[in-house]
Amino acid sequence: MTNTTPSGNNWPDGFIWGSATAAAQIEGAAWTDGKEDSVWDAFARTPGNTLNGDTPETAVDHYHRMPADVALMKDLGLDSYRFSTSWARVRPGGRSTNARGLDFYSRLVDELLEAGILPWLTLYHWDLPQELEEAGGWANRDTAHRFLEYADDVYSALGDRVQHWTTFNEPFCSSLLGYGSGVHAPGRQEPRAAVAAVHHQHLAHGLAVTHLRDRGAQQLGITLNLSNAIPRDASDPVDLEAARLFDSLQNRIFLDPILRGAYPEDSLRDLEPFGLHDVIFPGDMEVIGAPIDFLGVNHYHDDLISGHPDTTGGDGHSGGSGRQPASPWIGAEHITFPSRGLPRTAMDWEVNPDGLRKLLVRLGKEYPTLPPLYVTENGAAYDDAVLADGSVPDEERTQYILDHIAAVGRAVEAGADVRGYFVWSLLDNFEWSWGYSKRFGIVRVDYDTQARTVKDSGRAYSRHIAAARSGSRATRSVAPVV
Ligand code: PNW
Repeated sequence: MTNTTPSGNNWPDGFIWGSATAAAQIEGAAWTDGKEDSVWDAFARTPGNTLNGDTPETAVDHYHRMPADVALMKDLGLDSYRFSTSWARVRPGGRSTNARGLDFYSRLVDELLEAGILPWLTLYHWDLPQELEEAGGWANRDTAHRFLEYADDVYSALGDRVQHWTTFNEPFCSSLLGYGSGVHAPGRQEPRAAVAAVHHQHLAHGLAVTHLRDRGAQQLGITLNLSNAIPRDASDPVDLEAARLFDSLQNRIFLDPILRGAYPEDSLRDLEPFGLHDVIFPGDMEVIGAPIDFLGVNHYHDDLISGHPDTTGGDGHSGGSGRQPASPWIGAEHITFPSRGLPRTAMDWEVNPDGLRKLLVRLGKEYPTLPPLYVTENGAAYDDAVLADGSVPDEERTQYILDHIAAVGRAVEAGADVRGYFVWSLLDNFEWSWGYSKRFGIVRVDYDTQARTVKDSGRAYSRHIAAARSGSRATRSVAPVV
C-alpha cells in the first residue's frame, strides 16, 4: 500500500504526528500544590479582560485527569504530545523551586513514555509568574535571567527523559499582544514596553538555548506564529509598504534574530522611536543567534494587507473579549486586513490552506541556515453541534485539518524540510481572552462534567495517522513524488 496525502505525497520516514496544548489552557489547579498566580490568572480575574469573565482557574482539570488524557492520546495513536510547563507552578512567584509542581510534569512525562508518546516540551506558553510581572515583567531585562533559573529547574527534573525542548511559544503574542495591544495578559498598552518585551524574550531564549546545550540537550528550538503578508494590490506602493511593515513586525523581527543573529535593518529603523536600540546590549545578538535544532511554526491563517482604510469588514483581527484593543503593530497602526471573502472559522479567521504551503516553502528559500521545521500548531475553532448520542460531527474542522495536512504534504514535495505536524488542540480549552467560548479541540470537553468525547475530527486525524504511518513504512525507500 502506498501512503498518499490528497496531493499524492509520501510522508518522510519518522514524520511526527501529534497534538498540542498549553498549561494555562488545560491544567486548572491554579493554586494547587504550591502553584501561585500567573499573569493569566491575575489578568482573567480583572473584570472586562476575558469574555464572560472566564478564568483558567479550573480549565479542563487536566492536572487531576492527566493519566486519562494520556490514555486518550494513546487511543488516538499520537506519536507526540506538545505541552507546556507552567513557570508559576515550577517556581511560584519566580522565587524558588517547587518540587511538587515539578513532580506533576515528571509524572506526565513518565505516563507519556509508558504510552509510547514522545514528549515535546515548551517552557514558556505565556504564563509568567504574576510576581515577576509586578517587578516589570518582560519589559524588565532581569526577567530573562529569571527565565534561565526556571529553564534550569525544568531541565534538572526532566532532561533525562525529554529530548525536544522549545523555549518560547509565539513570542509575538506574549510581547506585542500582552504589552502592546493589551488583549493578552498582562494587558498593558505600552509600545515601548512591548518592544522591550520582544527583545527580552529573544534574550531569554538565547540564554536558555546556550545553557541547556551546555547541559546536554540535543534538540532545542523555538515556536513562532508566522503569517504570509500578502499585499492587497502588489502594484500599489501604499499596500506594499503596509505589507512590509506587517512582515517586519509579525515575522522577521522574530525570525532574523534567531536565525541570523540580527534584527532586520528596516525593523531597526521602524522601531528606533520605540526604544529598540536602547534595550540591545553588546553581545546580546550573539546569544540570541545561538544555533537551534528545529523551528516550530504555528499557522492558522494568512493575511491580506492594505495601507488603505478597510471597506470590506476586515478578516477577524478584533483580538478577543470586549476589551478595546490597541494595535499590536507598533508604529503601523494604520494597516488593515481586508477580507478576501473566503470561508471563516469561529475566530473569524479566513481559511486558506495553501497559505501554509507557501509559508513553509518561503522559509527555506529566505533563511539559508533554516533548521528542520515542525508545524507545532494548526487547527480551527468552530461552534460544534453535539448530537443526542453524544457524538460531535465537526465536518468543517475535519476538512480544515485534512486540507492543511495536504498543504504540508505539498510543501514537503516542493522541498521544504518539514518533519512533523501537531493539531491545535487535543482538548477544548481556555482560549485566552475568548475564554471557553471558542472550541479548538479534536476532543470535546463538557465544561459542566469535564467529560471528554472524541469528535469526528479526532477520529479522522487518528485514521490519517494510521494510514500515513503504514504508508511511510511501506515506502521507506521511495522518494517523495514531485
Ligand atoms: C495560538 N492571532 O495563539 C496559541 O499558541 C494557542 O495557545 C491558542 O490557543 C491558539 O493559537 C488559537 O488561538 C494565537 O491573533 C493567538 O492571529 C492569536 C493569534 C494567533 C494565534
